[in-house]
Amino acid sequence: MNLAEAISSLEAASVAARELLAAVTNLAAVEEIERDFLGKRSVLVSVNEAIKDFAPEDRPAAGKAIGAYRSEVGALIEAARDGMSAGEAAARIERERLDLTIGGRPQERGHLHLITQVQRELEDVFVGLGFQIAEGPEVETDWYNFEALNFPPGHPARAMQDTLYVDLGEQEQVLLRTHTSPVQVRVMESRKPPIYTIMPGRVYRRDTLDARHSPVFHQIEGLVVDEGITLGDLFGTIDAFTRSYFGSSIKARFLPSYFPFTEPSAEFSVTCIFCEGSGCTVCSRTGWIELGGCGMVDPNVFKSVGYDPETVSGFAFGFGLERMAQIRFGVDHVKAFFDDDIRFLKQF
Ligand code: 2NM
Repeated sequence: MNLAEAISSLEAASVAARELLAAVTNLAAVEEIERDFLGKRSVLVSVNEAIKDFAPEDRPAAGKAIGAYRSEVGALIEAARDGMSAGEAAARIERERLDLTIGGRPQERGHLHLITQVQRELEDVFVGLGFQIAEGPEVETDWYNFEALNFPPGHPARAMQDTLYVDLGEQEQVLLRTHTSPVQVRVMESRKPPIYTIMPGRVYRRDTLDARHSPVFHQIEGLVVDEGITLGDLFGTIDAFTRSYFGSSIKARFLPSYFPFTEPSAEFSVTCIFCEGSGCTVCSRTGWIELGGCGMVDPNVFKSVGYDPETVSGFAFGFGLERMAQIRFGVDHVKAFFDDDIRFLKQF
């Protein structure tokens, strides 16, 4: 073999490799071409071995031709290998695809519990009036549930709230909150007025289950603290939210009452939505349905959270969500909300 023959056999091999690689369909074929054109028995090795017999002045040109062949054919093989492995991976994914369709049995869709729906709807009403929403722990301390709210130890007001205590060694210090008011204390402790916030949540009392009472139920309480807040603001807010929830023909009325954390205090009722005020069995012929309580925040509550009762005033209110839902949807027993009977729940 001389230089001219070496160059032409490298060129011929390069052309042949290019043609074969253009037609390959799998990785094994690419590897076979690599063996044939760059391997131990390829033209590359035979030309390399022949070089030592060439005239010395021809050797550099032969070396250059070998280098060019190796890089050209090497690049073609690499490109073909990349193409094949991407294609083969895609083919394998396709081949191994699992059909996970569950055929035949349509699944029934669930929905939110009626109490959650009522809570969300009322939250929307209050957010529309400019209130924020706050939440807090259900396991509370005596301070947050009673003391800071003007229920001192031994105060007869504590007897109004039959409390479930958690036994952690210390007597009557840790309890299940009997109302969501402790969240209001936490909000006042952590922020300065103005405060326009509602606190929805689950509360606990040592009550025996009957048509209207359950040892666990849900409440929404509201708190407003700002400069110059009056009883008129409280009445207007209750009026706005009850009309917005029950309809614009519904009126609210207030009767004097007592709560330890408010002075003055009131109970509020709405026009009976069943008889529209004319009197029926639902409203015991009074034309009114009692909904909740409210009042102007007692100065002692402001003192316990470090607010100055001379510069700020405020009001608070509270009502039960189960009662709200019972009235609006005509549910006669509160037990229905906690029984998880799908035949009841799916009606709403
Ligand atoms: C009610 C009725 C009346 C009330 C008062 C307070 C606070 F924190 F401001 F003192 N929170 N909640 C309140 C007042 C709650 O629920 C029937």
